[in-house]
Amino acid sequence: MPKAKPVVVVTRKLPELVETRMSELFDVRLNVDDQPMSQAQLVDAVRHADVLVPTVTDRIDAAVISQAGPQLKLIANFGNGIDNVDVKSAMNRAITITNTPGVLTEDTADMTMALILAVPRRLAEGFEVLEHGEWKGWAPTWMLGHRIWGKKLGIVGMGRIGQAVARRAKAFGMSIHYHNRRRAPTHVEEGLEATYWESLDQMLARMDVVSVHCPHTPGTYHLLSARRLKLLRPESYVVNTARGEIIDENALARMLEAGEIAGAGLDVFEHEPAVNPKLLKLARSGKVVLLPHMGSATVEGRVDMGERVIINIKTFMDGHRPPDRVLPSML
Ligand code: 8YV
Repeated sequence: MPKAKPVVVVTRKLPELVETRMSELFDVRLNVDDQPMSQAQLVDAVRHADVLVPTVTDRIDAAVISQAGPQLKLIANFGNGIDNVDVKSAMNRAITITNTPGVLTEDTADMTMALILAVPRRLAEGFEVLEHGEWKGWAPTWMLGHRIWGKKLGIVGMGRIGQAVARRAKAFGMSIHYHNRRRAPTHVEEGLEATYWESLDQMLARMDVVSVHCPHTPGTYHLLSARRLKLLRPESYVVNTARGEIIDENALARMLEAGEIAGAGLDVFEHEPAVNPKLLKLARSGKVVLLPHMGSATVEGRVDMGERVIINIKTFMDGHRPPDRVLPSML
């Protein structure tokens, strides 16, 4: 008798191509309405699923995992960051976790570069002037921003995305500085002409733009704390396309309001989808550019993420180690 197909619960609507392929391979339960699932619905899912495919909008916490049936063996996250899953609880119950690294690197780096350019060069403000029919014509001292070329970029977290941002920023004439738990290999540093800062504090105090690219873990929560943000130069800009929780958002908003930091480009927020009203107000003044978590939002990226999820499930179900297994050392 052929082996029964695994029951795969997908919590959000995925690209059609991905859902079609999943339906061919698995006994898949899709979320056609794309309504985010409640905690009760997630509990119901883990009671019945062999594999759960969550996204960043699902909180797979210890309470949910404690309700999982013995059949749940794999959580195949649709996304790179796995802070939406209580990885330790899952591992304690011998549930394997996978993510989708690699496939969203270039898209996220593009979006980061867009924010690095958008804030100092006042793109949103310029657009708004035109939109409101307020343009009186070119003037030598009007709408002046700040030059990117020759400025220092401080990258917090020099993994795949950090390095992809560094490659782009270098091409724009920025000098690359970074802080990371581990120093990057010499060939990476040399290729990017990057300066390593063992001390994050020391680096922050000297940068023109600081861009966050580390994962959100208990160790990086509010890594850019109120104290650290105070180290930044008042002319500097902060960009975040990683996770809102890495920056003390309230402190950042306060400092932007007070003019203690020049501006910010944010694609992620501490309490998504809620956005700090102070930040929204600052966006209207042009000091900050805000995006609704769009870093990996390309058709190609989302299809590639789905493909990785399928490969991870298929490999796991075939009795092999899935390529993107999350290991405790990554936390
Ligand atoms: C994804 C992301 O869109 O992969 C990540 O970590 O932040 C996003 O770009 C999201 O996580 C999908 O679940």
